Amino acid sequence: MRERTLGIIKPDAVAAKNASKIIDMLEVNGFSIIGMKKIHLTKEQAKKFYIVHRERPFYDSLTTFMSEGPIIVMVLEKENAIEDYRKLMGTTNPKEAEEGTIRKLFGTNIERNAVHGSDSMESANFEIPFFFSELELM
Ligand code: 3AN
Repeated sequence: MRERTLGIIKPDAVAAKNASKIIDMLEVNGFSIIGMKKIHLTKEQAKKFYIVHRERPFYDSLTTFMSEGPIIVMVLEKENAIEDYRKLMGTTNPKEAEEGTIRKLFGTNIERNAVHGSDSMESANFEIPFFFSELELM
């Protein structure tokens, strides 16, 4: 089934000028970019986006990181996009990620791990409209 997922190139990867390499990997791996924009979240906006993690010990640090500089948000489309993009990203901790994954190549540590991707259909259905209006995705 063709699916949509929300991808983010995080502030660490944008600052390191790795965005174009990550976008290239997405296209090589069959993802169509349906929507894309560069934005700089406030801390409050980052807290809203990561609201599911509000009880986690890393919530404050994560939302500070995600608001430290610009990010690139993308709606990606492909067959099985959610699972396939998670595989292409690699595990949360770049040190444990498989060779050739985005996080292995461009991540620094468990927090500064270069990219985000929706982890389920339910998450995608919250995350895509968080950043993109219906009009932007037509
Ligand atoms: P993933 O992004 O792989 O789905 P989640 O949903 O568990 O991982 O965590 C969301 C984000 O929070 C991660 N991408 C990472 O930036 C950060 N994070 C996760 N675990 C930790 C941790 N133990 N310490 C600091 N930051 C973390």
